[in-house]
Amino acid sequence: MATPNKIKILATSAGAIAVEQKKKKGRVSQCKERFRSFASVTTNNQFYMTPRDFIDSLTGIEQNKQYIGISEYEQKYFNNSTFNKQLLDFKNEYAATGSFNEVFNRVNDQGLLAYCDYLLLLTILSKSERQFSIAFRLLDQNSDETIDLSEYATLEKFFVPKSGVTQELDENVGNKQLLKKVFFGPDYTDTINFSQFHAFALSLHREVLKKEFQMLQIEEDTNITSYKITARSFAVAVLRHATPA
Ligand SMILES: [Ca+2]
Repeated sequence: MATPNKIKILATSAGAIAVEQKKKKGRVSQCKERFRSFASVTTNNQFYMTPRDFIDSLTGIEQNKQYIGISEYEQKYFNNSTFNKQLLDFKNEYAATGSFNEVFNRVNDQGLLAYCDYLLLLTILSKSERQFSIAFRLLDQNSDETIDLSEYATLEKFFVPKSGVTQELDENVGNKQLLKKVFFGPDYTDTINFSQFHAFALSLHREVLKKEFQMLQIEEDTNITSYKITARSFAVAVLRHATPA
């Protein structure tokens, strides 16, 4: 029989777990809200970010965009041959140099990102190199040191709970998934190994830092071609990235 002390400890632990779960729920809904407030394309009650929306979500500009439907996006912004040409360029550049270069800036409005793509990108940006390697290994379920589309899809199952089921993608979205095309090729049949995943992550970090640098220049009204910021802006950037003790 549990003693009063044990009951107290159990109640305290249950309380702590409930608080932690509540915090986690809060973080998840904040993330979802942020995703929706920056996503600009919608279809069948699903929301998608363009690559530019994703960068805007990091810099905080142009929040609460007007949603447009997938057909308007196709008519006004998306060009399949431009998109495929860009993807081929990324592939060839990686083969030649072992690195990716400003993927998001270059594709701009071409291609779409679903909510779980957004979460993966945030994970790539926020985790240390060690944690990043753990994330890769978690996705690589059969431990063959590559990730394929079916393993990537476990992310969707994980991040789209309850309702369930990984929703069938709208066929108009299917051929526009930026992250999956970069990782798995035009037909989603390739695999990505750790070196490629790592190179992509480094490129994303560089690209976001460059964007932040340019935002600081704009704030202080410095010409962005000068490649300079003031000591004050540098201090602001350092503080922004500082982890509270
Ligand atoms: Ca694998």
